[in-house]
Amino acid sequence: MTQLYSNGVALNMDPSALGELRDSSDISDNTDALRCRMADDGYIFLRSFLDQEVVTAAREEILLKYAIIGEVDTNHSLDDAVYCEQSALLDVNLRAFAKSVRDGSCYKKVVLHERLLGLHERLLGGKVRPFDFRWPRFARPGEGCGVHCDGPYLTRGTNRIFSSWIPLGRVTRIEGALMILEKGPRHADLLKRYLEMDADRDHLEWLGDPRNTRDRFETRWLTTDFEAGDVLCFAMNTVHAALDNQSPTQRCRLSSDSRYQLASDPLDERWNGPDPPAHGRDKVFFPGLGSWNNKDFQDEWKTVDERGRLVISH
Ligand SMILES: O=C(O)CCC(=O)C(=O)O
Repeated sequence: MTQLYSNGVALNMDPSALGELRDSSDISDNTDALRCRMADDGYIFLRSFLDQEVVTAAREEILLKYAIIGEVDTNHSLDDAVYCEQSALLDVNLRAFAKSVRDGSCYKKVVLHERLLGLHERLLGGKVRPFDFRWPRFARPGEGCGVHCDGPYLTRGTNRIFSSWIPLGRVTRIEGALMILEKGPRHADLLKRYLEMDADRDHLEWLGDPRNTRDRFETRWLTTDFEAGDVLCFAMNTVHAALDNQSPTQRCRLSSDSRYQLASDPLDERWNGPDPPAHGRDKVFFPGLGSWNNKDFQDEWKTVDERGRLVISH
């Protein structure tokens, strides 16, 4: 099997270190079983859970926007999502661009899909409120995402939140699939201090390098080859990262993360409201374009000027 990397680090490919996500499709109608699985594993993976056409329409909508700013090469079919290096990135209002992707009508049909809301409602046991902010991702060749839990980034209101990672089209493991660290006996102890932190207040960086993290936790990274329609739902204390995109055809990886909590629970003000402030008004969610350990969120959040133009920091 092809050597996999995450954050530029070669993973240990031995089956004792790298395994397959458990598919919970067979229990998708059984709420008690799903809740137990979430409590035990920290995630629920459901194949073909969403309508493929709804996901594919969101894919097309987002890729077209990336093509407009020159990040996707339209000499190939749009669906091939081939990366184009000569983009207009420096001339674009990234704040407006990111908002147009995040608020796209086809994309919203995925993150607000009634089956997805129903799943979170069953897991949480009440009426659900999706976060107003959403995280659509475009990962260029070579790009991935560092090791972290969502808790420190999202839980100022409540920690009863689930994240759903949704591939917007095929995302195989060599194209930058998400991976989850299997829960083991050391999980709670090793994460105790980390989960008490607040990413903004404590200037949090990634949890560690993927190889050392696995060694420390003494479990396995779990991943799979994802298809349009699959959903991977996980908890705030679930350790995860993305594999580096090694597509041989320069295919960019398109995926989404969205969050859901009980409507009756307090909200994290960073991610909710008509214009969520996120990590600051001068920062735009635009992952990639380098790797710096996520210092000041810069792996995922880019500083922009008052016209929304990218500020290059050296
Ligand atoms: O897709 C990625 O690269 C990272 C996703 C992630 O961190 C999340 O869903 O919380």
